[in-house]
Amino acid sequence: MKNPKMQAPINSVPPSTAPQTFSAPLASDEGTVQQPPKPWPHAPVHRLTVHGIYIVTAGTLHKQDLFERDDDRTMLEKLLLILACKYQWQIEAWAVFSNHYHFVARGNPSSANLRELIRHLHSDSARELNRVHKQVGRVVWYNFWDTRLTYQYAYLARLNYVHQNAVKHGLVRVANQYQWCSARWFERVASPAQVQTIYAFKTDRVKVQDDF
Ligand code: NI
Repeated sequence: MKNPKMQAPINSVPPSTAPQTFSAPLASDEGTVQQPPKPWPHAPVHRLTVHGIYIVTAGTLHKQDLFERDDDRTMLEKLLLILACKYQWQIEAWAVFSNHYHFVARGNPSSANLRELIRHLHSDSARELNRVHKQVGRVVWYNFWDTRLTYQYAYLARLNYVHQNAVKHGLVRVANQYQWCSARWFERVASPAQVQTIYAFKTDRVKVQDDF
C-alpha cells in the first residue's frame, strides 16, 4: 500500500454523513441508535434474525492501490457511512485505505443484512471509481471477511485496532492525523475516559486479515 499524500485537511468529514451526530460509540445493544440525517427515502427492507457486532475487512483485487487518490478514499468512506446508515448498522470504527478497509459495526433489530450492505458498498464504489477512472467493467473488490465479535475484550481490542490501523500501516504517527478513519471522530464524541480505555487495549495480538 502506498502512502497517500497527506496535504488534505485532516478534519474534513463528509458533511452529508456527519458521523459526529452518531450516539456515543459505546452505547449498549439496546440503546437508541442515532444515525446521520437520512439522504434516502425509505428504511431498508428485511431484518436479520441475528444481531451483533461485527468487524469487516475487504481488499481490492490483487491488493491494487485503486483508491490511491484522496478523492477516491473520500468517496469510499462517504459511501460506507451513508450505506451503513441506510442499512441501519451503527459504525463504531472505520479505516479506509488505498487497497482495503476495515470497520466495526453494531447491529440492532432494525438492521438489514450486513452482507447486503457490503455488496451494495462494493457495487456502488466500484461503479463510481470506474466511472471516474474511465475503466469500464474493471473488477475492484476481491473479497471481504466478516467476523462476529462475541467477547467484550475481543470487541474493544478490535475497536482500537481499527481506530489505530493507519498507524499500523505506517501512514501517520498518530491515528487522528489520518483523514479517512474514525480516530479523530472517536476522540471528539467519546469521553476522555472512554478514549483512554479503548486506546489502552493491546492490538498486537489481534487477529485481523490485514496483510495489505
Ligand atoms: Ni489494515
